Amino acid sequence: ADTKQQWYKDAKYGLFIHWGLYSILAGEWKDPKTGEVTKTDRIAEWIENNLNIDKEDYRKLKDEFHPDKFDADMFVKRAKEQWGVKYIVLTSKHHEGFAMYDSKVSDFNVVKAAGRDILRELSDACKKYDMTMGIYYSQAQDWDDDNAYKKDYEDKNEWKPEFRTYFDEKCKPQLKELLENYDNISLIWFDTPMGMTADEAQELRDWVKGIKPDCIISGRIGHQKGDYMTTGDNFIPRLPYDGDWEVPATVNDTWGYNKYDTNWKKPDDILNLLLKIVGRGGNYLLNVGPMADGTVPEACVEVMNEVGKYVTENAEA
Ligand code: JFZ
Repeated sequence: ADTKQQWYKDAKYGLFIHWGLYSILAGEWKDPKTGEVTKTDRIAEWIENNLNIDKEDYRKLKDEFHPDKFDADMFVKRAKEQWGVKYIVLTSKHHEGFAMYDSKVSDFNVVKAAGRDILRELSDACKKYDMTMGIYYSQAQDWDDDNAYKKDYEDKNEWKPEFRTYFDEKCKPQLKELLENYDNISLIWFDTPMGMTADEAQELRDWVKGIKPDCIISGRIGHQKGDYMTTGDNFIPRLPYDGDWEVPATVNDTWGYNKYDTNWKKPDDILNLLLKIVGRGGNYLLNVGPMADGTVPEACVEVMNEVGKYVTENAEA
């Protein structure tokens, strides 16, 4: 697959941001009925699924989302000048179903929750610093919508007839408002297609391209309908691949913030991966998982700064 877009081919290094209600939980859940506290042993943004949290209990988290220390201007400035990334991809809606932007389609959104439109803030800052912006959007799984794909791994390949309702009433309308209301979205990072059919993937692709023809679509739309190949997380293909490709990667072992995961990679290990990927013609999309208040854990910042020193010294401006 070929994005046919120079910005993507030149970019090489991007910043992924996994941020949502799961960031509040930071890897552990206190059951409101029993008071029992449980840690998740999986990636932290999967906690609702992993610990089988009641949907209504999970929804209440929205009242606890206080991004008080999030400063989009500072965030993007640092990403550009200190970390040396060329594009930023924010989770506009992860599997939990919570929109990190002003959505009229669903009340389960950050404006209703915290009175701030996080995507708007980031989008404006990206414009100011001439940073390319993309969004992650979970197209098949939406744990807040019973018509979307079920949260159980076992069901992932089963075709779901009710999916059509979610697809027409939430997924497509949300993508439309995202693309129409935030005019600098250059890439949509679809993920985990589950049981979506090839026709549905094609329909989704056509929907996006019909609104914004040059918006790049990630490989995880499924059925080879993406504009580039997305590898497995943290996985580097061995052979040179004819076409555009990207490796999504973590600095520790989770995407969403987990206070117990301190397994930070060494800056040298990250640079090693970056050089390998770039040398083989791919892009490296490295993730940070901010805490609920909007700040990136200090240990992660230190790694990003070290890597950034090398990148900014050696890359073209
Ligand atoms: C997915 C998500 O479920 C996860 O929460 C995170 O957003 C990550 C970037 O993407 O997880 C996957 C999807 C595909 C693979 C691995 C993890 N894969 O193909 O190896």
